[in-house]
Amino acid sequence: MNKEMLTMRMKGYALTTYGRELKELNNKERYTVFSKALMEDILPKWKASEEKFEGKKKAYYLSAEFLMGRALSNNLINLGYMSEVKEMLSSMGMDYNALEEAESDAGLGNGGLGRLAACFLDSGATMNYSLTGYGIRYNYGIFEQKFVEGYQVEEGDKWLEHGDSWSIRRQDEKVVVDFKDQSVYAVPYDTPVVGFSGETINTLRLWQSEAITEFNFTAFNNQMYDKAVKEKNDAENISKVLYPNDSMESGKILRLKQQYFFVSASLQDLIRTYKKDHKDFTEFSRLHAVQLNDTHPAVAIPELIRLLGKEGVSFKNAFDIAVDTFAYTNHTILKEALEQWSVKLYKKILPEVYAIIVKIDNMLSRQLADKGLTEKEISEFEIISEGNIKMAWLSIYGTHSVNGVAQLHTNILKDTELSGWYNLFPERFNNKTNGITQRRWLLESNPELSAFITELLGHDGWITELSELSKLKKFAEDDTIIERFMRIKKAKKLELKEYIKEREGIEIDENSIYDIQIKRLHEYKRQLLNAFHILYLYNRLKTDKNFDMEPRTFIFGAKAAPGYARAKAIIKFINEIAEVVNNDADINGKIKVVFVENYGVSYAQKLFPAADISEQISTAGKEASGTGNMKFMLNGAPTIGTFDGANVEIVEEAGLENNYIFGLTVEEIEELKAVYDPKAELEKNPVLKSIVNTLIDGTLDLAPEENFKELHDSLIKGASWHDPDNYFIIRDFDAYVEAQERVNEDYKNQLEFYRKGFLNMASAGKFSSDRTIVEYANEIWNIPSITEEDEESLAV
Ligand code: B1H
Repeated sequence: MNKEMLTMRMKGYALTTYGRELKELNNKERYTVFSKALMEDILPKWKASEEKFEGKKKAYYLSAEFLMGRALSNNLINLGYMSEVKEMLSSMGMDYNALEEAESDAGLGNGGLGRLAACFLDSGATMNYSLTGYGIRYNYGIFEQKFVEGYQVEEGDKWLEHGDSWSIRRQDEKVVVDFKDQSVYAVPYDTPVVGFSGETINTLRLWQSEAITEFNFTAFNNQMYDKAVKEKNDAENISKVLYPNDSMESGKILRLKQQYFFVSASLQDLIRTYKKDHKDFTEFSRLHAVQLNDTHPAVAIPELIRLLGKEGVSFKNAFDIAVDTFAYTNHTILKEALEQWSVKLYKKILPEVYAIIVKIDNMLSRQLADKGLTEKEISEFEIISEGNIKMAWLSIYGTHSVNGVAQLHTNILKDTELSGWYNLFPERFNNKTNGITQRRWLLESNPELSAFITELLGHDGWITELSELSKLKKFAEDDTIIERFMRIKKAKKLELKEYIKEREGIEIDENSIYDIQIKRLHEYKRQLLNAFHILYLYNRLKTDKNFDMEPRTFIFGAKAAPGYARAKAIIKFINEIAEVVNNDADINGKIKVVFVENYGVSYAQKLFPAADISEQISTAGKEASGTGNMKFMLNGAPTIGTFDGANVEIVEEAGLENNYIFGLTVEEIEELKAVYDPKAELEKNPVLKSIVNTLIDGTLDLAPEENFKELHDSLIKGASWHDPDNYFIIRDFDAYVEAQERVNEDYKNQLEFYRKGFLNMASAGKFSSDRTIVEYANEIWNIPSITEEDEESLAV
């Protein structure tokens, strides 16, 4: 790193961007000039890295979401500049932390699916693969959440308000995307993805939608001012805002346009580049592996066929190229998340693409008939059915690989949800258990624990080879080591206490158990079960003078989809509980409840390191994988959770004895379903009944809420579209309380409790996204990892 050069550039940007001296700038401005100066450093390396992969097979990750968070610290760490930069800035009288906090999160995703894409980019670059991310440059990312009297209120996320120093607009590489009723430019913005050590720098290319004719001069002259800018507005609307639905299908015209917009632009980009040195398309799939992140980009299958058709490739050849090129990841089995698009809409907006889907569907039917399937059997596989296009079916038939995101999830796909397809194409199905990048989720967010791990191992190899952590298991018996681990946890808990004080205005007890549930708000994730447990403890403290418990702080962070009334009611309910519990002097501060506002990537980075216990309590079979569970584990917190998603594998690695597993299994739920009667269960369980009743009886002084009554109904009466308590909260409650009692008991011996945490951390090696990406690269993409050394030895 060249300090003089960096300083000089910062001074230059201060003048040319803000017309002022560096020392006169505020923190946001300082952050901006510093990141621009750093970009000058990154750019030549980025170009060199691209050259390294010329002529080689490359992978592309098509995703409607990339939940990147902040880039500054990540880039400094991966470039190896962090300590020097901190020194340099402080010698200039600047505070690094203030600069860091000045950066807005790039919140271009909803939750796990979008954050997974971001972790994959980091791992792809670090493992020296060419992995390009293709997505949408949303003008507004995931909404900003405010609480007004305990209710969630949404505001636009103006993440671009102060510019984005990390991206470069590539005006010269724009392409045209045509819909039936409009045509737009897709303009790429490229952001460097710096791998650890800075050797490989990949690209996140996000497309922005712009008008082909910005301004209708004639209309303006005729004083038709709206008409003069109509085309501009219509075009810009396409990349205006991220759909804030997590695991919820949303069949909106604009959403369909978003999907086609970025998919078509990305494929045109690939074809244009390919054509520069190829005469035909016989080599296309040998050089490109394209991963579809769920079905949101599934329109890529017919779109590639359409584009190749324009290049003179026959339908059959184009279809084979598509199958060889594409692979599909399934992230959910929730019925409401399985995407279907109405034929009517497709015909209206994308008639050419629709015609190709019809051809694909017909070919499938013929193929199945040749295999001897009956008409009735064939109808189960129809891509177009009852006026809808089933995007998952299209994605299975049009790709060579279908993967789930945790072993349990993949098994469920094979055995039940997609068993018909599995029988047809068994060789396509495979598992790729999710992972997280330890660079962001340990090295960046928990430097204290990172330094301790490096000290114990005697090297920092874990930064790129997380399985090294298993060598720490031998230290678990050494009490002095566990005590040091505890001190680090305490320090992180104190830091979080300060942060929560500042952000939420709530004082928490650093000696209490930090019990944390942070994830999107969804019924299946069962934040309501957690809430009921809080009420259970509160009631006991109120009614039983002898009831003793370790002090606990229950921390929630979650956004609810704006249209998801029940999820919003649960937020309000928990905020009401917080109001009651936090202000009740009777309970001596034994319980505090904090629902942090506007939970996102940067907030997460402060929460995971400070957790004592990780809440992963989804109904078994519903959470495809989860990745927050891995972040807690890596930071040394045991899981209280169900046998669901990747929890199963976490416990496999860290041991049942170091976690708190409870509740119904997938098999038990399957059996129970038909006879489950939550109302009858409640009659047998008066303690729980009175808790559930707080939703409607006003005993807790909870504000009377029509929505709470609806929540209550959902547990007791069900609805036309679901059985009562279809997430089995009532049935699992006692088992959950019992597991929580074990946590409480164990915490009394802190050394033993934190030993479990330490062992979780030491067992987290499997959950690096580096491992996941190497599996994708070797087993699905067949792409090479190329280091500079490889390059040099090739040159010799
Ligand atoms: C996951 C989604 C998702 N699964 C639809 N499905 C969306 C579905 O905007 N939409 O329409 C957005 C997101 N997200 C999550 O993926 C799973 O629930 C997690 O269990 C999993 O860890 C994560 C990454 O695989």
